[in-house]
Amino acid sequence: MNSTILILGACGQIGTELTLTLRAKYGNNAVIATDIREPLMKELKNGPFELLDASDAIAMRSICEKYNVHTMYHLVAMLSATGEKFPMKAWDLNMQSLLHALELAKEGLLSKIFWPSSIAVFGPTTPKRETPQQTIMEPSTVYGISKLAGERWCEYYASKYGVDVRSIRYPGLISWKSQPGGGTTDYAVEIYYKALEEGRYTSFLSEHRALPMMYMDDAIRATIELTEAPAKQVKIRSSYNLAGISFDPITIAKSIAKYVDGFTMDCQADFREEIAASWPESIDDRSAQEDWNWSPTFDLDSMTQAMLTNLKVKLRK
Ligand code: AKB
Repeated sequence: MNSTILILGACGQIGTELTLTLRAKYGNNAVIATDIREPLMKELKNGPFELLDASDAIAMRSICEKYNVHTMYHLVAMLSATGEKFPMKAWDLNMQSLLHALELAKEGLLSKIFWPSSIAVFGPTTPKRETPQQTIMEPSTVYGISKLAGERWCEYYASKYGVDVRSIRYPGLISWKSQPGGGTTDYAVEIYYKALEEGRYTSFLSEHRALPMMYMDDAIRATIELTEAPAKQVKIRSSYNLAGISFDPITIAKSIAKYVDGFTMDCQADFREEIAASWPESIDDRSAQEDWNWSPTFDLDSMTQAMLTNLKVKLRK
């Protein structure tokens, strides 16, 4: 690939790792990192970095023109837990930034957009286990409502205007390089930090509240594989179900206890329990497997080992 890639939300949990991976693959100057704040991680400044508020259509346009952008990874969103505290801000940010990007692609200023959806598009009336690609979708969070509306807009721009937009319904993502913020699945990252720092953790979800999750390496690989797949293989233009690992707090705690002597966990469920209770426990991703050959590589124990090994080094620094 010899044209420019733009990342919106490059300092976030997915953006950080995606920027580093794409720069390793295509060179630092081929990947323009943008965010509303300056990066804390100095490596993000090893290539071009621009401050950008993704809800500002004029600023987004001028960066696309300045760098002659081909592919945009749009990773800006307010997540589920923060979205419930600031419903209108979540709706405005999540929708406006997507619509600005879709409009730029419609005008021909961008050739391709990757935009993340989420398991939050499902709701309490959705079948909970092995949730199908096409099913009842009545989300009960602002974040979920905005992601479902976003999926409909993506499909609309693809079918009406031929916009090449691609999307994944991410499960909870677990990574050691960058932390999530404001999500319901964040406990599954916090638990590893606390295991190493304090030997114990209090979960904000109840012990048997299972959710679909995925290790970040798999999520980054899925994101790039879908974005770079030949267009004819991308048959779904709303968003693809994607499955990795499904577990509840007690099961991840047992996995950690295999490697951290004496680790214990207790649970004090808060408002995020209700959000989690409205989401699926596991996902059927046969469409992603069939259309673009998706297959995850990490199971719970291999993820636990990778998280603990890398975090031990990171926390020592
Ligand atoms: C959240 O918990 O809000 C996110 C998500 C599942 O999209 N991690």
